[in-house]
Amino acid sequence: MKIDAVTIFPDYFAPLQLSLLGKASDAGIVNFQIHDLRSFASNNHHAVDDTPYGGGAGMVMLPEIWGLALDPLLENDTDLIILTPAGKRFDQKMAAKFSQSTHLVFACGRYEGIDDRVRQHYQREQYASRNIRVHEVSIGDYVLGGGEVASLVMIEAITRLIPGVLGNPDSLSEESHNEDGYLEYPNFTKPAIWRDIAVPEILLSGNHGEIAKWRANEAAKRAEKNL
Ligand code: 6GU
Repeated sequence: MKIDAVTIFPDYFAPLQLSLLGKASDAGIVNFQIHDLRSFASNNHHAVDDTPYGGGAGMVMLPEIWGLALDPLLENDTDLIILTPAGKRFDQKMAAKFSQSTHLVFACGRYEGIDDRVRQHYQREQYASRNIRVHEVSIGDYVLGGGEVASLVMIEAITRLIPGVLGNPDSLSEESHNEDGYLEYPNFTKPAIWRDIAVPEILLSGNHGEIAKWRANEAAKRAEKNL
């Protein structure tokens, strides 16, 4: 999978070199490329934004610069993801869908956003016919300063679903039972007693049927608490 991100803060993406993502990148399973939006700004002060038409607070990112940055990245069969708090809520189902994609492009706007004509333009038939799909995505009901951290969250959730990225693929099949929002059961390891707190007896019993039932019940209790 190829992943491009366009941002005015390329340094935000340094964590991509760490842990599982770094290994996946070294192994050539995912290919990250980060692009500095400002390098496409040819105006006097390398400005990337301007005041909104109609007035109001904040600045809006210039469509011209986004067009220059995105045009060369949008090859056939690409998912263009525009990060905005007004977008569709990212969840495990969306992560699973994007993990099947061959090319993701993350457009990281500051929170006041990118001129809406950028979305409108890339949603035109000329792009749709080349299998370029545009998605406006949010990671939750709160406002971040920009789309960079949201992109990292999405990249981590998506890439760990690609075969070969996760060390132990069994963790994926166990999770998939939980895709509809079922939270996992509590886990324990050695020692059997820690600071006077004992591991639940059933887990030491070796009775796999009863253990599975207990875990399903605990997961259900957790899910209920979080409603
Ligand atoms: Cl994608 N962007 C911003 N700026 N804030 C957010 C978000 C995205 N998702 C949740 N909050």
